[in-house]
Amino acid sequence: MNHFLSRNSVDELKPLLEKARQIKQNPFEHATLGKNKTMVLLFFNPSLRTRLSTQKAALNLGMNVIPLNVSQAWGVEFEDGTIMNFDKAEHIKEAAAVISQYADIIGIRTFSGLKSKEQDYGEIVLSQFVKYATVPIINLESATVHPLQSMTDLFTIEEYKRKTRPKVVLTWTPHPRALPQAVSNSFVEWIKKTDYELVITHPKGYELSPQFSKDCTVEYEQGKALEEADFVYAKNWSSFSEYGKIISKEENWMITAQKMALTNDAYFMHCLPIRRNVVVEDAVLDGPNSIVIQQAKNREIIAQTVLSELLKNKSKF
Ligand code: SN0
Repeated sequence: MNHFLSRNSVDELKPLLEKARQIKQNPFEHATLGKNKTMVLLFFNPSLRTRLSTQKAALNLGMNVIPLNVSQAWGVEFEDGTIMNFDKAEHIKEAAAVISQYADIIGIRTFSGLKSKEQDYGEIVLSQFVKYATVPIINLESATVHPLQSMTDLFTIEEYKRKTRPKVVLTWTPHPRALPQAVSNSFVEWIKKTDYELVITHPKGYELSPQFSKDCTVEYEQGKALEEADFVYAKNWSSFSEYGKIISKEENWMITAQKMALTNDAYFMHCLPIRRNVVVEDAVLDGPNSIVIQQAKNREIIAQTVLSELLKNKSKF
């Protein structure tokens, strides 16, 4: 593993999940693996879990961490060949090269702008960092995917599953704001490579990009999709076809205790942050089958797993 950008960065997942299990049992076993190594975390957008869990994971390995909210630095130009006479003071070519002088690993959070499908799905920010940095890059949620979250989700399902081939339902939920498709794209990308039964459910018009949902089962009736589910993964996302728009509010798509009763006593999952009584009713989120906090705990474990791999492979750079 040279960078951790998406599911494609991982060849063999099984050994990594096994490694994660060991890390969970003994988080300080490799407390000096990252000695004298520094990770710079760049935040173009807000973060709570990603920031803290990644930093904690690095500390468990003995690394130093420097987080930076990019809004406090110079505006960065990402396009090559532009005349920089507008608002951006610094080109990614210098910025990425300079950060690489201080960092052994760079983590980047950069949400979709939800204005231009081409720009977002072209992953310009992430790909320009990969092009111009000289150290490994970790994706801390980019325009189209959130691999640390999805690998965590998979690890959490592995921990909680009660049968070898659980039914996992990704359900769209209502939300007052237009949100990225990244978490859902990424969840699908990771889960469809397992042997679980995956069903995606959403109102018409909220189809995910075929780049991710190709070959997946889509059920437009939420109640039908939830039947016999072992895991319910709730998430809102804005429309892909009418790019970045809320095309319908569908408030009756909120996850309620009544809907959870259709399932096979399913666990409730969400990446957080979550809007109470909009995305999910309190009774479900506070109920015994909600594993959202356990998921958040596992973010640390997976970040540590990924960091360990990158540190191990460091000689390649
Ligand atoms: C982000 C998203 O991609 O949906 C990050 C999730 C890890 N979520 C939000 O932006 C939620 C913001 C809100 O207002 O509820």
